[in-house]
Amino acid sequence: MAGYEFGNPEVVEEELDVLIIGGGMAACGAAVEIMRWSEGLDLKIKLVDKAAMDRSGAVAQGLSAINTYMGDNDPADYVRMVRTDLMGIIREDLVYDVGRHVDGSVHLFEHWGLPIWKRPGDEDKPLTGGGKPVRSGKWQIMINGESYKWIVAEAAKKSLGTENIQEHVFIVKLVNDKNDPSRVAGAVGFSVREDKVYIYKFKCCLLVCGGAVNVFRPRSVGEGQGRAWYPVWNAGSTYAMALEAGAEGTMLENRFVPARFKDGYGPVGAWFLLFKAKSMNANGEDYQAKNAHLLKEHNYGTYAQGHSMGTCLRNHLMMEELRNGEGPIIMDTPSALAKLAETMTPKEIKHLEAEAWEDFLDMTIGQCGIWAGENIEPDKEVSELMPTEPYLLGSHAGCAGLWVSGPTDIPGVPEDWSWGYRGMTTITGLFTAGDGVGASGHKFSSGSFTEGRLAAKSMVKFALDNKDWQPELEDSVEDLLEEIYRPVRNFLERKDYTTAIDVNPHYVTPRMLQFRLQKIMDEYVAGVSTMYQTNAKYLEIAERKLGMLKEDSLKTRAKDLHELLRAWENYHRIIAAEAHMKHIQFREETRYPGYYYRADYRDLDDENWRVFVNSTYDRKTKQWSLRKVPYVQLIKD
Ligand code: SFD
Ligand code: AMP
Repeated sequence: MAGYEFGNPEVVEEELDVLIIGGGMAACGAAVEIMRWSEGLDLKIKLVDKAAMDRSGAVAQGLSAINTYMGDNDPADYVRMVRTDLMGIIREDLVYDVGRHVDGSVHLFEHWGLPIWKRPGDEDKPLTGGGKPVRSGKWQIMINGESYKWIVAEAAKKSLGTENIQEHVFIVKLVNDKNDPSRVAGAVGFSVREDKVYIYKFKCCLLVCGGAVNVFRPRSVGEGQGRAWYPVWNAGSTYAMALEAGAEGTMLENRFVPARFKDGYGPVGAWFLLFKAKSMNANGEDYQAKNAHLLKEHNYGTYAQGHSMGTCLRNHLMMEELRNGEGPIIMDTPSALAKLAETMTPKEIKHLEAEAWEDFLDMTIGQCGIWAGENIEPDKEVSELMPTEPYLLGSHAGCAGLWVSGPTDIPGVPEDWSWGYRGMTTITGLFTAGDGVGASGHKFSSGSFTEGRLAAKSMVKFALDNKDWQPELEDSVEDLLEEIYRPVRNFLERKDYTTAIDVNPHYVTPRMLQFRLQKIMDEYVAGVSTMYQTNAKYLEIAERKLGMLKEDSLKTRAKDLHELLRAWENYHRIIAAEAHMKHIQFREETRYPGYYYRADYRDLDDENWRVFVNSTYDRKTKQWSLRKVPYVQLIKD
């Protein structure tokens, strides 16, 4: 068809032992570790990423801190911190496992060349040689991390070999085994650069495509569209593909609403913890002190210990000001820098100012754009803070994800929390890590990489244990091809019906479909426009609208490969959104005030709801099943 030289994709089929889907922190951890365990075993291992690994995923722009490093801390204390932050419901076996292994990963990063800040006198000593890191908080260490992802990806590439890495391939779905629906046998995707569809068969795979961004209408619309805090290219693929394959999800009601520098989404951690900046309301009041009494209401303070409170509770105290017209919330950067400068030489002060900029230049460049564009010098002028739109993730201060098999050597772990292979979901052969693992937040970049390593070791064992098993896909190649290229066909077959390609009753553009999703989630599922509130009635409407949206998604058009990518990203977002909505509907309490409120169940209700909520989805009937799973405390208070 003239002008549209695509639509007849070449099909590339490949059979592997292990496929790693994603090229982010968890995937790189797996890529590095897997070669250590599979040496001499003649396993075929491949990694596939929708983007270029050097700059893919959440760490694309770099980071300024590694937020999980134990050092002299006890992993049991780490579990206590995560439990406090996530309001009392976490898989302590998984969190402890990350805590006891994470430092080895950070040591590898330093060994590969990542500059880690050291305390005066220790500048030339590596961490493994006794060098003391500069800590911004108890768990966080500062880095010069603009090239963090390059460094980690380089190690992953060297380990796997670039011939075993396929970039620019977007995986659309997992395919279950023909003879055993509780098992995965393959995955299918397409090249975002060429007219090619890839069909992989494997013994097992690691699904590590990050969290879900742009499910909710973002605060940045119109001229600001495209800006978000979490990486816009992570579209819920992990959750959607795993759930569709039948894997059990857990805590998918949880979300992360970070307080961020307004409009540029600059993270606040270094400002609060390292620079010791204070935030205040419009009247210059310390709203955390002013609103501390709120923690006594609705049992919200159950897990707050003195000044240490969950991230959602810090939001809750801030949101009270915004609800009462006491905003804007201000981050007092000038006072913080002036206080630090009191004991500094002019040269040190210049360095401090540079660090203030570098925090964002290394991690969230858009924030520097805002500062430069609005003539804000942080040492002279304050900045606004704002809670962002919600994101679904399992590695930062959130715990949405999948239910996975944990370690077996921690006393008191229920038997059914472990089924042989660490990191395997409830679907045989399907592993996950990082943002994919639910009920175990606060892993961050280092913990996600570590979970990838743990999963890699298990996958090698799985591949060996299943050496003679042959994968058979439940769908035919023709059917898969038909499904994946449906948006292209929608376009090519109907594009001449009108003279304006974006206006056509026979298809919907990915952009418009995304707007519809974001509007539903924003207005009915506790987005920013309702100040993060919802109730059963709103959720009932959301359920109906999401059902129709899912039907209409079959009409999405793709006029080029970029739109094909957008079409499938949106589909993944819709499934992730539906899971989130169903979980919020099921949990009849407000567990995470400051992340979202069930206005019809205002209380945190430990008696009935200190439990995991787990879900499964049947892609044939489109039905969800939800259940409560008892929480078990393994580490004493
Ligand atoms: O400041 C497909 N994070 C921070 N971690 C820290 O340790 N320190 C910080 O300072 C952190 N901060 C921070 C962080 C993230 C962001 C965006 C900012 C600031 C601005 C969190 C970590 O980055 C995060 O925990 C990990 O990266 C999570 O790792 P992982 O592997 O679960 O996700 P990923 O790295 O995003 O990788 C996802 C990969 O999947 C690919 N992909 N590939 C094929 N097919 C598909 N369908 C795919 N969909 C996605 C992606 O391309 C990518 O390779 S601060 O705020 O606290
Ligand atoms: P952020 O920049 O908000 O993503 O946070 C980075 C790290 O600092 C995370 O480990 C947060 O939990 C922690 N953090 C951020 N703000 C605060 C705060 N006000 N008090 C304590 N910890 C914080």
